[in-house]
Amino acid sequence: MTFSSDTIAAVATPPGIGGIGVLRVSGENAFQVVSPFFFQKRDAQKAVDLEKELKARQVVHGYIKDPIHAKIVDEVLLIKMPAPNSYTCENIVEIQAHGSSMGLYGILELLLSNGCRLAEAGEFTKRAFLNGRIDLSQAEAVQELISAQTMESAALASSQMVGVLSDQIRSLRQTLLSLCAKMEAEIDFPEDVAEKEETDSHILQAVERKIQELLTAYEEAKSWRQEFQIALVGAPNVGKSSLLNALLKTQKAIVTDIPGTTRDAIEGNIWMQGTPMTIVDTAGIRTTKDVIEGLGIAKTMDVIEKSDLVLFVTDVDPVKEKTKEIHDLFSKTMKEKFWVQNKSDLLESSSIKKTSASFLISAKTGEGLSQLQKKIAAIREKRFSTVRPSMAPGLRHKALLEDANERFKAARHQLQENIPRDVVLLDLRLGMESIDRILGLSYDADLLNEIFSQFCIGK
Ligand SMILES: Nc1nc2c(ncn2[C@@H]2O[C@H](COP(=O)(O)OP(=O)(O)OP(=O)(O)O)[C@@H](O)[C@H]2O)c(=O)[nH]1
Ligand SMILES: [Mg+2]
Repeated sequence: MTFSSDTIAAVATPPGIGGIGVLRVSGENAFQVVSPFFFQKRDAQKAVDLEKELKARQVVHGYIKDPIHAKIVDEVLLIKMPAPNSYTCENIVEIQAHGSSMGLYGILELLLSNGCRLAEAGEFTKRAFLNGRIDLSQAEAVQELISAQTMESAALASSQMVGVLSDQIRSLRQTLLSLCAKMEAEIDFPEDVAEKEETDSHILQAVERKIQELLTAYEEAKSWRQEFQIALVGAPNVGKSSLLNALLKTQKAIVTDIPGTTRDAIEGNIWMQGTPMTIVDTAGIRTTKDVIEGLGIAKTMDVIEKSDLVLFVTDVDPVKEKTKEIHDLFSKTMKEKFWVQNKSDLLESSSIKKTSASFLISAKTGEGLSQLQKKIAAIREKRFSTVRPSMAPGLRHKALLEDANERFKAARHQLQENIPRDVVLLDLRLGMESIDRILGLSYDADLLNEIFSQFCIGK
C-alpha cells in the first residue's frame, strides 16, 4: 500500500564525518532508482537488478558506481526492504556507505538523477503515518526521541514510539465509542433501554478520571523532558567564566583580569554524574554606562529566569565579595540557588574566610569542583525525585485531552439534568474528535506540516 506515488531519497545520518553514513530511498520505484548504480563485484560490468536479484531484508556487500564515468563512488552495504514490511510501508533501499558528506552526497546525486526526488523533512516518518504503520503520537515520538536532551525524555519518547500512550488513548476511544453507540440506540429505541443515565454518567466519570491521570503524567514528565540549566551569576571578575571553562574542561569563554570581560551569555553542555546539563556563564553584574555591557547584564536576568539552578559566584577577595547588588539579586531570585566562593587558592593571603553559606572552590586549581558537581547533581535529583512516569502525553496531546475533558464533563452534567440524548451526543462527539486528533485519526494538512517540519531530513 503506498500513499504517495513518487520515490524519495535522503541522507539519513547527520552531516559531517562519521564511521558510516546511511542513505534511504523510499517509494514505489526505490529498487529501480538504485539498481543501475549497485555492483556486487568491483570489476563487474553489469549492475545488480535489486528487484529480481536481491533477497528481501538481507545485507548485501557491493559498490556504488557512477556508470557514466565508470568510477566507484563508495564501497557499501545495501538492504532491500519491500513494501509493506518497511519503515514507510513502501519499498525501501538503505545504503550504508562511509560517513563522508562528499561521498554520501555523491551517491545521493546519482539517485536523484534517476527518477526520485529529495525527501522533505520528516517525510519518511510522515509516510509511515499516512500508510497506517504508526499513529500520529508515535510519529511525534520519533522526533522526540531523536532530539531528547535527557535520558528520561528519551525513555518517555521510546515508550510513546512503541505505542504505550496510543494504547491508552485507544482504550479510552473504545469506551467512548461504545457509549455513543449505546446512546444512539437509546434515541432510536427508547423502550428497549434497560440501564439508565446513571451508568452512562459513571462511564464518563471513569473516562474523565483516566484523562486526569494522563494530564497529571504530563505535568510530572515536564521536568524530565527538559535539560537542567545552571546559571553562573555574580559581580565582574569573580571567575564565572573561569568556572565555566573549568567545568567544561575547555577555554570556551574569554577570561581576563579586566572586570566586564563577558558581555553575553555563553552556554556550554556537560554531563554531570550521568546527566546532561547546560551551564550558562553571564555578564558580571555592576552599574555600568557601557551600553553593550548593560545589554549583557539585562540578558543575565533572562538567563536566571530560564535556569533551574543559579550559582552566585563570589571572590575570596573582600573587595569583590558579595556586593549589595548581588546580595539583592540573590534575595529576589526565586530559583534554587547557592553561593559559590571562588579562588580558594588565594584564601591564605586573603583576609576573608570561607563563609559557612558558601561552597568553596578554585576554578584555577580545580579544588572543590568535583564536590560542586555532586552537589548540583543532587539538587537536580531532589527536584525531580517525584514520580518518574513511564509514559506521558506531550504538549499537543495535553491541549487535546483538556478539550476533550471539558466536553465529557459537559456531557455528564447534561445527562444528570436529563437533557435529551442527542444534545449530549453532540458534546461526546466533539470530545471524541479531540481524542482522534491525538492519534491522527482526524487531522488537517497544517497540523501535519507543523509536526513533520520539525523533523530532520532523512527521518
Ligand atoms: N587565583 C585565582 N584566580 C582566578 C580564579 N578564577 C578566576 N581567576 C582570575 O580572575 C580573573 C577574572 O576571571 P574571569 O573568569 O574572567 O571572571 P568573570 O567573573 O567571568 O568576569 P566578568 O566576565 O568580567 O564578569 C582572571 O584574571 C582569572 O584568571 C581562581 O580560582 N583562582
Ligand atoms: Mg566572564
